[in-house]
Amino acid sequence: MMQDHVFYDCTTAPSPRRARMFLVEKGLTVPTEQIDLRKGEQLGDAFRAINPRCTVPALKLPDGTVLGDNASIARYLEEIRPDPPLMGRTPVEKAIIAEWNAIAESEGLLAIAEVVRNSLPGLKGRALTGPRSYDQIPELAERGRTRIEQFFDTLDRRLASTAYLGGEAFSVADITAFVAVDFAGWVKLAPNKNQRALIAWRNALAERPSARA
Ligand SMILES: N[C@@H](CCC(=O)N[C@@H](CS)C(=O)NCC(=O)O)C(=O)O
Repeated sequence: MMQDHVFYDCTTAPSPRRARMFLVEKGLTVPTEQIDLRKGEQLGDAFRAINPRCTVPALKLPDGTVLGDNASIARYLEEIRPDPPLMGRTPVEKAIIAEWNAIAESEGLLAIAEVVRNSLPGLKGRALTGPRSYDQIPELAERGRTRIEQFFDTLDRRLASTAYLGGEAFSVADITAFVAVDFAGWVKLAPNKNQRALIAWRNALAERPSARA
């Protein structure tokens, strides 16, 4: 239990889920505060003072430092709790895992966010996260759908030759891609039945206790 830390979460949102899964895989528990994104609590003065970028997850450290992104949170947790390693052991493993995590984020999560944020009526005027307001661009939602199909294909090809995205060991890259595949369900997109390697990997990950986080 990391009593002297505070984790800022929103149970329904995909980004904090990545950090929650990482914590479970490390066997760590942290006192948690829920930020209600539907009510706009992330934009209020209280949370803005914690994370001026107005997003969750965030992690407050004992010295008051706030980590405001999955990248920094994962890096920190890996340093303070190296086992089990989720970001690789050898230089090559670390590099490949970083590459696949970046792919899952930029080609997966961001493509899905492009669809969700530019099409859901509840996100009108909120097409990007953060303190400023941005209008939706319907063409971006269309483009995002094509990108998600391409992302599923990229995952399926990779997983046809390796057990996990980073190689033979489960890693943070799997967490990011797994969260992305579930997030695609928000806009009714899922792997097709011919993407067998992707489906088998997804089903295996769903059995891990962290999948319920
Ligand atoms: N790069 C950030 C992205 C975090 C992010 O986009 N979080 C969303 C929830 S999934 C959020 O806080 N949204 C606030 C909003 O919609 O205003 C990370 O992964 O840590």
